[in-house]
Amino acid sequence: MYSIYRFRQLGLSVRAFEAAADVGGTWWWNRYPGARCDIQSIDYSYSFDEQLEQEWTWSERYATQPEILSYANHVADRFDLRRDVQFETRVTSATWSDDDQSWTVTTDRGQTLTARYLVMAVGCLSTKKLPEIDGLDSFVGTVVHTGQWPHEPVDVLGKRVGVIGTGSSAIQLIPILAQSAAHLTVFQRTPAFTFPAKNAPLDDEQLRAMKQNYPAHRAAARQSFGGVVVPPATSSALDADEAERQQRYEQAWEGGTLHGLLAAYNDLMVDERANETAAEFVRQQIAAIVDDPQVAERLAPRSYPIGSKRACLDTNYYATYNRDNVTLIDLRETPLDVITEGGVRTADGTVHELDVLVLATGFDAITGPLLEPLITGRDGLTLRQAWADGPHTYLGLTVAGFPNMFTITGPGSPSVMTNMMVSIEQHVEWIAQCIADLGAAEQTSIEATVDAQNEWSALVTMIAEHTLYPRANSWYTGANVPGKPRGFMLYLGGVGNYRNTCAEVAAEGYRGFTRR
Ligand code: NA7
Repeated sequence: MYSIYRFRQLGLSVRAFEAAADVGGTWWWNRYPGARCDIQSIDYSYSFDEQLEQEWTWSERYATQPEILSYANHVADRFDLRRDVQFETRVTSATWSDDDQSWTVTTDRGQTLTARYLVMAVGCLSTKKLPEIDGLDSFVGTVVHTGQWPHEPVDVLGKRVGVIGTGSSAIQLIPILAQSAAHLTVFQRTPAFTFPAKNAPLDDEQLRAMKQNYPAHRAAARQSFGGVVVPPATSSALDADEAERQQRYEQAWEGGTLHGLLAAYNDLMVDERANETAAEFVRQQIAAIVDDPQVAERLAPRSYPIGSKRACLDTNYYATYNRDNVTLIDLRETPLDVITEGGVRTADGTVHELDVLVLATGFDAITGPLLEPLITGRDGLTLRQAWADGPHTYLGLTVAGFPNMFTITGPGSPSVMTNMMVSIEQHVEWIAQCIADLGAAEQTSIEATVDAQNEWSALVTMIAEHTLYPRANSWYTGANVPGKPRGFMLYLGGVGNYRNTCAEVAAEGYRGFTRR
């Protein structure tokens, strides 16, 4: 949406294609009960228009999916964005022509269009992943994936409901489902670390202070590590004594943010022993909340460093397992076997009878949506070929061999490691400036050099290897999709450094690019 707004300002003609029936992206699709942002409302909003910022009022510290969708609609209405969007349309292919210096795009509606620039704003978590298990089609009850939740309510009242997966989506959904299901069975393969959100309504005084302080707050966020302002930790967890650590972790736990605990000390994401102190703190909280020690132990993550798989924020997640109508099945003890007509069978032969089966099994993240359409660059090279061993990009914005194609929050950029609103705005602004600069220089194409791309990819990998992030089988590394190339896909140098690097590249006449 911001691309449309910004490109229009440059006097460009813009055509956007959107698979959904309306605006909102991830917030249009992920409408399961309990869906909510885990970045605070103050941060998870556009900063490009001061009036927009001042006129919109968030009602809660963490906004719900319906409220964020209302906001997206408000932005679309306010800037009259829909007239440049064709909804319910998927791009099926995009092919570069060197002769014409343009892209030819086809859609599933049988259209063919040409464009000088192709901006892939396809999202990072928009290609759903199903569980690798036979029999899904034979299930006679209702099956829903959290990422394609129906627009009409899914009736769970008095029903036997199963949830496969315990990532962010499941963790938000489970406490709500448990309130109305007759019985809820949760199939867990890897337990997640989740922190209490401490969500609350925003009062007038907080809203007034928020709005007054927006310019300074946004400026700080743009130069921060993750796109949210977190006071930098200056000491090591290993230098603190047990009591001091406990106190600091408790404070972070009570603070109710995604980043607080992981930023309590400066070595939690780089030193395994330091990390373990925070992980153990969370395991203790689980043991204190969950009544049954066996269930608490099953919920306690032990197989990866805390934070290296995306942490979650929840409301009453662990306490939900104290309810009589909730059962946790540990798939490490009894793996999924098959889905039958009546439910889910696990390896011990038990059939868990279900009326509704929820697949909270995540996404083919980051590269999945970019590889869905057949993108063919210069000399017939397809993006699928270019990325056969994993994604390679320059700055996470461009790909060698694919002139005039830009990716918004693509692999090799800070992307999902950050507050997406900050990263999206920075990408749109950089791309708009780049297109304007090409126009001013009467040039028609820009393409990353292979050398620049290789250097950037090496930097992304090198930074990741200094951290604990690659240690987990996470969707950050492609490990959640069988057969997907493995490698940490994101730039971990922080949004501030990243923004400055992108600006320097442009200021130095687009260092690392060939322009024609
Ligand atoms: P996630 O975080 O990818 O979670 C998916 C969950 O589904 C995770 O617990 C997986 O276990 C589980 N899963 C996936 N496939 C299977 C199979 N075959 N069997 C059992 N369990 C399975 O997706 P979410 O939608 O929750 O969250 C995505 C992001 O959206 C989130 O991080 C926020 O950024 C917002 P695994 O861990 O792979 O063992």
